[in-house]
Amino acid sequence: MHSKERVFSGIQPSGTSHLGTYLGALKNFVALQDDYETFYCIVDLHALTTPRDPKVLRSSVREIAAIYLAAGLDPSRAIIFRQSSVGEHAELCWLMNCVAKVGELSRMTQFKDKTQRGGAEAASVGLYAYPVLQAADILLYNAHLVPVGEDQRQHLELARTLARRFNNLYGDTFVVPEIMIPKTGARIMALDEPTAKMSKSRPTPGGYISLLDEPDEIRRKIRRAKTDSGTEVTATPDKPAISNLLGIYAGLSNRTVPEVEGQYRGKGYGDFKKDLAEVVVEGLSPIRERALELLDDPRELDALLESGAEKARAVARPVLRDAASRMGLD
Ligand code: ATP
Ligand code: LTN
Repeated sequence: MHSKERVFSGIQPSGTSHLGTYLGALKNFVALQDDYETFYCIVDLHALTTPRDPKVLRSSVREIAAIYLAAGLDPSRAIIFRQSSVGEHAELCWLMNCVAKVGELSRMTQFKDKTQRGGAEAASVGLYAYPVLQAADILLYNAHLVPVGEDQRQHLELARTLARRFNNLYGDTFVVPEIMIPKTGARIMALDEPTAKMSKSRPTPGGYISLLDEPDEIRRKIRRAKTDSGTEVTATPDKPAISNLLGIYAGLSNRTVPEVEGQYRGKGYGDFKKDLAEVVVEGLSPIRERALELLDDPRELDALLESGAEKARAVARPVLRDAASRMGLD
């Protein structure tokens, strides 16, 4: 039998996931499970790179597990697990730390952004090495494809560079992974500030739609969302706010932005926003309701994660052994 190519991706258990995570990443995770052998990780080691309350971290892990399932991942097909349960991630990360260069990590824009306020000197070494751990995550499964949002492009380029460098130094070992970025929804912006990414590390309450927001909360946020000057519902560079809202509408209704523009030709922002609120409520309510049900049974979620980790270990172990042995560790 021809074996399926592999997909790997991950979401950090750091606060509740939002509409950007859904449209940029999670929606693709679900679509890919039919045709690929999929590995979807809850990257708790990555979440530790900025200080966390241990109790909150534990509950965030379950929350992401519930959201994965509620969004449509099927554990009989997709392997869902927690990164720290598979020790091979941290081990391969060390090996890749010895292949990555300080110069290339210093160029990572996410590190620069995240340390802008506190300064790089005060950042953890883990935050600096974050993209190396991400590369290890992907290479450990010889993943061909990595579905992510636009903000992860530079990290994926680094993963490709490290795979190629390792292969040149030690012989053909790793698959060089391809990035997969959706056509719509790759970079959802904050509703109150359309020049900033919708983000869970720096959320402003009105800018962010959580996957667990109540319908009325969603309606209120859309009603208050910033709009641009003018009246036409079009996605043009001078209309960053409306362009963002059109991207959300298109992503959640599985249509293209021009199709949605066509539907609102001759209509105003008010009509568009009213319908958009219902599109978002309809898209997210089933996820929210199912996730809350699943969260009522944390043991079941823990068991699911443990069974996923077992399957992940079986794939990761020989790949790590091979890489270590090629470096002379055996
Ligand atoms: P932070 O907000 O702290 O930077 P994050 O939300 O980007 O974190 P994750 O939750 O781990 O971090 O991201 C999970 C996935 O969601 C990644 O593939 C990321 O590219 C994607 N993603 C996150 N925010 C957006 C967004 N605003 N638009 C599109 N995709 C996004
Ligand atoms: N850095 C990613 C999360 C992440 C990831 C990965 C994504 C960690 N490891 C491997 C894809 C593949 C982020 O979105 N913040």
